[in-house]
Amino acid sequence: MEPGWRCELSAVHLLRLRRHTQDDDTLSPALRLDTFKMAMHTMADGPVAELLLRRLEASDGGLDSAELAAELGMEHQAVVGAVKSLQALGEVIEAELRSTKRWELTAEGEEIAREGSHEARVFRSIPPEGLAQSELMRLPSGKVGFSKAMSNKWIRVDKSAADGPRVFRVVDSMEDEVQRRLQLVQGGQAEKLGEKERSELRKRKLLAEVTLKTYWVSKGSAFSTSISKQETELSPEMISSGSWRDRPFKPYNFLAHGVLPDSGHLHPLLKVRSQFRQIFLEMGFTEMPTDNFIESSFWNFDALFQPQQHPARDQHDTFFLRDPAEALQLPMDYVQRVKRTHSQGGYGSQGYKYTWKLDEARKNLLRTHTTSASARALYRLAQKKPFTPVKYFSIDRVFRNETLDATHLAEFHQIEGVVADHGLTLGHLMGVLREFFTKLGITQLRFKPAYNPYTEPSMEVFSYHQGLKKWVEVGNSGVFRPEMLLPMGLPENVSVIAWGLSLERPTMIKYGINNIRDLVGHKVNLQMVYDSPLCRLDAEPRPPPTQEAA
Ligand code: FB9
Repeated sequence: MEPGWRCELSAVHLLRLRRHTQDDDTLSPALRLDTFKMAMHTMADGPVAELLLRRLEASDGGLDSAELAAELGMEHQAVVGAVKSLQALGEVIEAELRSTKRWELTAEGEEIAREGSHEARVFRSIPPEGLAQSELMRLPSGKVGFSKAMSNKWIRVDKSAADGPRVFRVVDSMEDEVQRRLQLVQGGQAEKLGEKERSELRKRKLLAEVTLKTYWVSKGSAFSTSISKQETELSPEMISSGSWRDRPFKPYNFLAHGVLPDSGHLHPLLKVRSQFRQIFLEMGFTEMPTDNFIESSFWNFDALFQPQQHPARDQHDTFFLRDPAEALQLPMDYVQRVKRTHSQGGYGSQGYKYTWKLDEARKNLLRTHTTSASARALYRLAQKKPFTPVKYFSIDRVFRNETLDATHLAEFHQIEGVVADHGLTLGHLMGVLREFFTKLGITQLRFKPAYNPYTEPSMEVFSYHQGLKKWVEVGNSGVFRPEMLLPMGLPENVSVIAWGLSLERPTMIKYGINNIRDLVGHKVNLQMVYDSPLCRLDAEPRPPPTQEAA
C-alpha cells in the first residue's frame, strides 16, 4: 500500500486505518500506532461527547439523549450538541431523531410542586378561630385557593359573622393531591397519573405536554470511546511542513451549501429589458417566441422579401452555419409563393426578376434580426382565419458580422414592435412610435425616410437628447411590404407597421457607459453591475459614476 494514501483520511478512515494498519506490515509498528494515536489525539470535541461515548460503550444497544442528559444532570441541548459533533465524525455513532411526548410542569406547576397548591396554602393559613374572608383574599393564593378549597369542602364561610364573612376549616387536615401529583410528574412518573387527573392539571395550566426531540444514540460502525478534533483546512504550513500526512481531516461535505451571495444583481441590460417589456405590456402587446438564435435564410431574409443577392446576405454581414448548414423543414406551399414573388412578383409587384434558389433559402444562419420571428408570427397569424388584429413585441439577441467598434459588438439585443390591423398607415406608425418613446421619456421625435428591403415606406427615428445635446438615432421602422405579407396569406386590406431598436444603446445612455465592452462581455467589471442603480427609463439619465464614486 503506497504511503501517500493515509493523508486525507477522516477519523473514521483512520479507525479503519487502524484496523488495516494492525495487519498492514508495510507500516512500521511505531508509525502504525503513533499515526493512529496522533490522529485520535488531535480530534478534541469536549467532555460531553466522551461521556456519551463511554455511556454508549456501557449501554447495551443504545441510549436516549434526554435520559442521558437527565442522568448527567446537564441540559439536553449539551448532549444534542455532542451528538451532532459526533455525527460529523462519520460512523462513530448512529443517532436517530425521535420525538417523544412527555408531561412537564409549567412554571406555576413547578412553584406548586415546591410550595403546595393554592387551596392547600389557603387551608393552612386559616387558624382554628377562622380568618376574615377579606383578609384571606389578600393572600397570594387567596382567590384561586379559596374557590378550590371550598369545592374540596375543606373550608366554609360564615357570612353572618360579626365583622363580615369569616372563613373556617371544615376538616382538620387535608391531602394536597395537586402537589403530590405534580411532584410525581417532576419525578418522571407522570404515567402514574390517570388521564382525568392529568387533564385537570393541564386545565389548571400546571402541566403541559411537550414534544421532546431526542436522539436515540447507538454505536456506529466506527464506534470508539475516544475522539478528537479533525483538521478542516489544509493550511500552507501543513503542506510545507508535511504535517498534513498524519493529521486526520474532516471528510469533505460536498453537499454543504455554498455561502449564499448576499444578493443577486441584475445586469443593467436585464433591468432595461424588463422596463421595455413593461412598456410593451402596458401598450397591450404580447411577446413573440424568439427562442431560436439559429434561423433559416428563408425566415430571416426571403420571407421578408429580401432578395438573395442582397449584400446583408453574404458572409460579411451574416454568420452562416457550417453544421447544421441547411434548414430541412420549410412550409413548401408558402415557399413557392415567396419564390414566385421574388422571381416574378405578383400581388401588384413586379418582384426582383431573378432566379430564386431554394438552397440559398435553406442556408442556416445566426439570425441578424428578430424580424425573422415577426415573419414567423405573422405567417402563423395568416393561417388563422378570420384575421384578428394583433400587437406583438420581441426583445432578444441578434447576430451581425459587423466591424466591431465602441458601440458595436457582433451581437446585440433587438427590440421590435409589430402591429397588424386593417388599413394601418404611416400615420399610425408615427403615432405608436410617439406613444412608445414617450413611455421611454423620449418626447422630441423626428422621422427620417429610410430604406429596408421589407418595409416601404421606412423611417429612421431620431430623438433630441438633452444630455448629449444632439439628435440621436433611436430606431428604425416601416410598413411591411405587401410582397412580404400577401404570400403569407394575410388579407389584402391588412397592413402591418413595425419598428426596431437596440437594447444596448438605451442602456449605455441610461448608465452613462460609452464603450459597449464595459456593458457586455468578459471585460465587464462586476462591480459596475453590483452598483448599477435601479433603472427608471422615463427618469433623467444618471451621470456616469465619477472615479471617486466608482
Ligand atoms: O437603438 C438604437 N438607438 C437608440 C435607441 C434608444 C435609445 O434610448 C435612449 C435612452 C434614450 C438610444 C439610442 N438604434 C438602433 C439606432 C442606432 O444606435 C444604430 O446605429 C444602431 N442600431 C442597431 C443596428 O445596428 C446595425 C440600433 C440597432 C437597430 C437598428 C434597426 C432595427 C433594430 C435595431 C430595426 C428595425 C426594424 C425596422 C422595420 C421593421 C421592423 C424592424
